Order: sequence, then structure tokens, then C-alpha cells
Amino acid sequence: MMIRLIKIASTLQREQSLRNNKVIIRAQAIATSTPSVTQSSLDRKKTLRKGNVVVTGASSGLGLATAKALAETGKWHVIMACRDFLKAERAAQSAGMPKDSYTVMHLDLASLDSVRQFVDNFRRAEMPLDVLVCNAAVYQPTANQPTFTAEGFELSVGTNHLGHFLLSRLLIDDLKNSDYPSKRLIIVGSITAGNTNTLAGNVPPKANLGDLRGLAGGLNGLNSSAMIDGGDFVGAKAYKDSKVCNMLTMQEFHRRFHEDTGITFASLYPGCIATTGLFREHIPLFRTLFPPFQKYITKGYVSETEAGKRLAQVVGDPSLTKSGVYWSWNKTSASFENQLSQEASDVEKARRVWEVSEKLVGLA
Ligand code: LMG
Ligand code: NDP
Ligand code: PMR
Repeated sequence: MMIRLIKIASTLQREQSLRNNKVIIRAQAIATSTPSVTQSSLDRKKTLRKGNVVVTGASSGLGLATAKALAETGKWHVIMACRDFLKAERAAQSAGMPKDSYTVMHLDLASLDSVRQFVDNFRRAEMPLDVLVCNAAVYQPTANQPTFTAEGFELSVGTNHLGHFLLSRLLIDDLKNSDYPSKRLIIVGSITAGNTNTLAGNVPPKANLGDLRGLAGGLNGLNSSAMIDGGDFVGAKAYKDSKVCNMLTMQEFHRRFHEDTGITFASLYPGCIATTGLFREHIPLFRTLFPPFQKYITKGYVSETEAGKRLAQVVGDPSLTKSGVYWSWNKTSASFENQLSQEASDVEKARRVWEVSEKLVGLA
């Protein structure tokens, strides 16, 4: 009897502390709360409720410009999923985003624990998920040696691909549960990795996943190479490889989930946004010359604001509902369905990247 009472007391205590924890986590993880969506069922009958869109890496560059563009429409509540909470909050404020148009939540894609924690926190906030944008990325063009994520994966592929892979695999259930009319999962790609039929796609080092032996070995740089193809570490190649994985993942999602769920899966090349933080680790000479080079010589340049509008279009434009598409824009900023080069559209490789990635992130 005594033992039972003690057990009951300790269970109650545990539940109480879980509840307390819950409250604490919520308070820490969410900067501003969102009243807009709790009224969803009421609003739906009258007008379309605000959509909830998660944008990773919304603290700068394309992600921030997209968040701003979406917030300005008044039709979206943006969940800014960022590794630096304060930076994101300040960025949103200085971009002039209305206070009730966004929520900052912590997400470090270089840690799978953090990805899982983000998903938990997001679910606790009880917002439906209508669109997920996998935008964050790191680029290490001058690194001679690999660095690693919390789980020991090479940083570029670990962050840009594996972190997003786990995030989107977990959040696909939330997308499925949303009652929003056009649900989307968007993964940002690039011309430098996806279009070997262009000059930009032929600047060395070129992306190449090979037979995935390094990925299968865990990209840890110890008993396996830090590079997907098993070769020596080259930072710029690791980034481009990660972008190929992003584009393959989008297509594999399309094949596995589109028909049953109606979710739209898309990737895009937003243009060369030569001024963003992506090039923060490049040599100063490059950072000086690259924007004028793209503006005046290749004419591939696009401003952060313009690129943000493009991505915002892929998030919400009613005409961009086709799934499995890689969007690009022509000089007059009209969108078109672009073709991906051979490796970035290889069905068998997409399946294998998916399966190996599932193992690495603990889903299989
Ligand atoms: C490598 O850096 C890294 O070393 C490697 O680790 C890896 O990260 C790799 O792909 C990633 O990058 C390579 C980088 C370093 O090279 C470049 O960045 C080359 C391209 C950069 C752009 C060069 C533009 C040159 C044109 C300048 C004109 C700008 C002003 C335009 C104004 C127009 C006004 C109307 O190396 C450097 O960053 C050094 C860059 C030195 C440039 C050398 C010049 C090359 C000449 C070829 C250009 C021909 C164009 C002629 C135009 C003349 C215009 C006046
Ligand atoms: P930025 O560096 O400005 O933005 C990248 C964002 O990713 C930042 O907000 C950064 O956070 C965030 N980030 C980096 N690491 C992590 C992490 N571990 N966890 C969470 N967030 C992280 O670059 P861009 O805006 O240019 O890049 C955005 C996307 O656009 C990328 O996917 C890139 O590949 C793609 N792209 C860019 C092109 C360009 O020309 N710039 C061309 C084609 C595609 P923080 O602010 O804290 O650093
Ligand atoms: Mg590239 C001709 C058009 C064109 C376009 C659209 C891009 C986009 N680039 C072009 C041409 C060239 N670039 C040429 C001719 C050169 C040699 C001089 C060149 C070089 C170059 C470098 C060194 N370009 C680069 C780098 C980078 O470090 C960037 C990179 O590869 O990051 C991975 C980059 C880029 N060029 C682009 C775009 C969009 C990028 C960067 C971003 C990305 O792929 O995400």
C-alpha cells in the first residue's frame, strides 16, 4: 500500500515537472506568440485563415527577405527557425516586420537533437503547419579541413542536407494534418549544383556524389571520408554536393508523398544573390568583386528583395502549385520550370540518398 502511494506521488510529481518544463520550454523558444491561428476554424468559413510558414535561416539573406515579403502580404504568419535567436529577432525588427506577423523559434540544423527539439516546440505551440521552407545553408569556400556537426557529419552536408532532411521528414506529418488548401514543402537549390548545362554549373569544383561511399560511411572524416563521394575535402564542393542532395530530396519527397497527400514539393534557384552572408567566409577580394561581376558581366545578379519575392511566390502563389518542380526566373522575373542536370535528377541516386540519409539521422 505504502509502495503504491509512493509510486502515485512520484508519478504526479513527474507529471507536474513535465508540465512545468513544458511551460518553460515554450517561454524560451517562442519570442512572440501567435493569436492569429487559434481562430482558424472560425475564420475558415468566412475567409482563408493566415497561413503558417516555417522558414529556416530567416535571420539573414534570402530567408529574411522571404519572411519580410510574406509578412507584408498580411496572409502569412512566419515562424523564423533560426540558430541565433537574438539575431533573428533584431533582423525581423529592422526589416520592419509587424510584431504579430512572426514568431522566432530556435533551430540549429547542425544538431539533430536541436532539430527534434524544434519539432517538439513547434508542436507545443499548437499552430498548424502549412508550408515549410528549407532555406538555411552554410558555405565554406576557403576551409582546408572539414569541420563537423554535433553528430560528427561534415558541416555543409550535415547542416544543409541532413539537418533539413530530418526536419522535413518529421514535419511532413504536420503538413499532412494541416487543413490549408495549398500545402507546400520547399527546398532551396542552386544553379551551381543543379545545372551543369550552364556556365555557372561548370565552375570548378563541380558537384558529384559519386557512389555515395562517404555519405554511407557517415561523413565523419575518421574511418570515412568527409565528402559524399569519398574524396578529399573541398569546401566549395561539399556545399554544391549538399545542394544536389537538397534537389534530389525534393524530388524523392514528390515521388513518395505527393499523390497521397496533395502536398506540393518544389525547389528553386532564386538567382545569384551575390551580397548575402553566404559568402561571409570567402576571401575579401572575392566578396568585393563577386557582386559587380554578377551584376555587370554575367547578369545573373538578383537583389535580396527580389529573390525574397521569388521564394515568397513559391510559398504562396496560387499558380505555382505544381509538384516536383525546380523553379527558376528569367530576366524579366517571370518564373519557369527549369530542367535539372543528370545527377540532380537521377531517380536511383535520389532513392539511395534518401535511404542512406534515413540511417544517418536515425529514422531507419
Ligand atoms: C576559389 O576562389 C577558392 O580559392 C576555392 O577554395 C573555392 O572556394 C572556389 O568555387 C569556389 O573559389 C576562386 C576565386 C578566388 O576566383 C574567383 O572568384 C574568380 C571569379 C570572381 C570574379 C572575378 C571577376 C573578375 C572581373 C572583375 C570585374 C569586376 C568589376 C566589374 C565592373 C564592371 C563595370 C562595367 O580568386 C579571386 O577572388 C581573385 C579574383 C581575381 C580576379 C581575377 C580576374 C580574372 C580575370 C578574368 C575576368 C575576365 C573579365 C574581364 C572583365 C574586365 C572588366 C573590367
Ligand atoms: P545567408 O548566409 O545570408 O543565409 C543563410 C541562413 O542560414 C542564415 O540565416 C544562417 O543563420 C542560417 N544558418 C546557417 N547555419 C545554420 C544552422 N546550423 N542552423 C540554422 N540556421 C543556419 O545566405 P543566403 O541567404 O544566400 O542563403 C539562403 C539559401 O539560398 C541557401 O540555401 C543557399 O544555398 C541558397 N542560395 C543562395 C544563392 C546566393 O547567391 N546567395 C544562390 C543560390 C542558392 P545566421 O544568420 O545565424 O548565420
Ligand atoms: Mg559563379 C554565367 C553566369 C554565372 C552565374 C549565374 C553564376 C552564379 N556564376 C556564373 C559564372 C561564373 N562564376 C564564372 C564565369 C566564374 C569564373 C570566373 C564564376 C566563379 C564563381 C565562384 C568562384 N561563381 C561562384 C563562385 C563561388 O564561390 C560561388 C559558389 O559557387 O558558391 C557555391 C559562385 C556562384 N556563382 C553563381 C552563384 C549563384 C554562386 C553562388 C551560390 C550558390 O550556388 O549557392
